[in-house]
Amino acid sequence: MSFLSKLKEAFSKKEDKAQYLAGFQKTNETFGDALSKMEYEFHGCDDDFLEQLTIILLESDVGIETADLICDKLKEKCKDFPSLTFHWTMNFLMEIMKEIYDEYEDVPVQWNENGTTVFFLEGVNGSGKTTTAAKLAYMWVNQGKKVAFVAADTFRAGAIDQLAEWGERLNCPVIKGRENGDPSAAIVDGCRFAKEKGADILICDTAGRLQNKVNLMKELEKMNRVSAREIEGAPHNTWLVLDATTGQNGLSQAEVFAQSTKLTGIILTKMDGTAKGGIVLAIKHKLHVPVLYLGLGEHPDDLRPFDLDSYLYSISEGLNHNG
Ligand SMILES: Nc1nc2c(ncn2[C@@H]2O[C@H](COP(=O)(O)OP(=O)(O)O)[C@@H](O)[C@H]2O)c(=O)[nH]1
Ligand SMILES: [Mg+2]
Repeated sequence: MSFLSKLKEAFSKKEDKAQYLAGFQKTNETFGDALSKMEYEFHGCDDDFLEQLTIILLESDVGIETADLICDKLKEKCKDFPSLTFHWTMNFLMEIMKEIYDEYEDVPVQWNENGTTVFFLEGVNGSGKTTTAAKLAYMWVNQGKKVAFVAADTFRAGAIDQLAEWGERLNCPVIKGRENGDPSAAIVDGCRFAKEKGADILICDTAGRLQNKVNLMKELEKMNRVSAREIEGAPHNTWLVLDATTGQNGLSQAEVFAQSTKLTGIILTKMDGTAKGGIVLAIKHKLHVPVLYLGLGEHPDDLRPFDLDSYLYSISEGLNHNG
């Protein structure tokens, strides 16, 4: 059975099929559909083909470094099979993409066995942190967990109220920072509240100021330090919330955050929009940080766990997966 048919079979057993296909529709147009059109002019894995492939990869937001790596690996793999068909070349291509994602092992979500598990959500303004905080809370509350929020975005007017509203709707307490106050102070209050009330999960919605890297680093470092003082091992998870529609720009943002703090996961938001999903591969290859969840809308239940097989199938749906 070929890799593509295995992918199709694995995908057919998944629960989130419709959401994946809808979320990656745009990527499938720029990737799967575009690739399938190359079949008619295919004369083997030659320079012309690799050049076209590079363009398609770049248009899908894979980024130049990862695109070059994919092409090099494909060239190497096809070398021993001079009369390889288009279908098998596509099989190799998708296999290589999986290999690149799998090269660095995913870090699982870290749970604090002895008390509250602390999550930091980081990212630039508008990336979807507050909405993601609500989505995560919705998911965990439905799993029977006690969730509390810290509104630590003290810099953006209205940011605290926005989270407070979600807290009311989801019935989760919100520890509010003071507008223009020190976000770390809010984190300390939140940790103490969580300990006292026996919360299972504390989601800290932080500010995302990227204008000044030194300040960002200092602020993140302080938030890390104060939370660790309150709750052992905190923050147990630091997740970067990234607007997938910002493409390669999002990748450079992610690089700055990764230099400033130890990221343990990425949440890609706005995958329901015009986003091109190649960014998933670029992030994993360059930052070695796994994509954990996808945001597929503005409602609390519009969050889906990331699944590699579903991703690979959805972006390449335009290809023939049979045989
Ligand atoms: N379509 C769509 N919109 C989203 C998603 N996540 C967030 N948004 C919207 O993006 C905007 C900014 O989100 P917000 O959570 O306030 O960003 P923050 O500044 O990082 O806290 C809001 O209008 C959200 O409704 C998503 O997955 N899909
Ligand atoms: Mg916010």
